[in-house]
Amino acid sequence: MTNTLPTTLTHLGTMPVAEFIRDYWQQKPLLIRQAFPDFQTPISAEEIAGLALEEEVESRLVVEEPDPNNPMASAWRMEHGPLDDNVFDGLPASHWTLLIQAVDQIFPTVHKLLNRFRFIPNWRLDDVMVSYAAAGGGVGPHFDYYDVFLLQAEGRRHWRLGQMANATSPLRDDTDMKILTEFETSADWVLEPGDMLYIPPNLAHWGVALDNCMTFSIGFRAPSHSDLLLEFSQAISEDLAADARFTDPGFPPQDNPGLIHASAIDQAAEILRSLLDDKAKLAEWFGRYMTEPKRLAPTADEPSDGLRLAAYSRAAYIPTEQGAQLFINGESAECSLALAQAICSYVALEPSDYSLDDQALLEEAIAEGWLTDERG
Ligand SMILES: [Mn+2]
Repeated sequence: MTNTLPTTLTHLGTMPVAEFIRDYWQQKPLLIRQAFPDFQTPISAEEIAGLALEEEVESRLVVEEPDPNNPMASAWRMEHGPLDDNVFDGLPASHWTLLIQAVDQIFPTVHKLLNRFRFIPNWRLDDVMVSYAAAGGGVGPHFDYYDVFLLQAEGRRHWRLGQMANATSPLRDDTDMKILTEFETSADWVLEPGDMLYIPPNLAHWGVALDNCMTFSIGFRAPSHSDLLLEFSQAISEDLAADARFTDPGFPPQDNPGLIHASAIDQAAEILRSLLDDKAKLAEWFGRYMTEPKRLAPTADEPSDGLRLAAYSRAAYIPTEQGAQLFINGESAECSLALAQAICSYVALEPSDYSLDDQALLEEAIAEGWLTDERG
């Protein structure tokens, strides 16, 4: 079982992982020249273009009409996939970009790249988005609510970092692309193949292709407080009995029938607090929620190196007294700690990783397609 991660990873340069997490993660940007030395893109521009035609792939085409007098005043057009197969014939020579989500879940060679980011929890990783751009192409000055590593895969891209932005930052009102109306350049770099830029949430950034260029965005998921509250309360409310009700024995006498006494608010708060404070239910729900997959189907051409977690699967675990509570693709099950750890590390399972008690779970996981079983 390869569960121990090295403390220094090549793609962080000479920086120890602990230092990156302490000083940069969620805080400030980091440029790592030749994070992936001699990097060669594992997928071609043609393969990316082909994905944009497929119905089950999430893709977008962005075309920019630049304003020669003002780089902030371009006109923007966005089209969601699947695209028509003749769409590429009608494209201008420059200023367009194609964005494909979750390419790691389609191409095992791209999924392999994620193994270099396992120092960040699996359940925080979202997907690898690939953008392919003609010279001048980009998605304009914007910010995201999540961390991203931008790995330059082919060609060169000019990146500008801007200011910290938030939900109140003014956006262009003539497009739904969430483009900032203001951008104060705080740093700018040209990235070449193998270079990588880490950008924390909320930091404005603006990437422009200098030539035909491919960039991999390793993105993370960060659920909004609104989603956490809505989704968890939805999940627990399903288990609540209809006779669990607001009660008010001995309520304080009041002169006006319209008065809502402070004690009633206190009681409502107490009911909600006690429901939300159920740590066991929260843990169970959180594991399922954070492992819900983006795509629902396994890929066809997974490498056959044994029984292991399928590339599209998401897995996480919580240690328990008996072993572990394992979450795969939004489902949860009990198993041994060794099995949970082996599955979550995406490596081929060794017989020593599971016990007799784990057999039923393994068989179910194979039947569901969560694990690939293509041994020899
Ligand atoms: Mn971005």
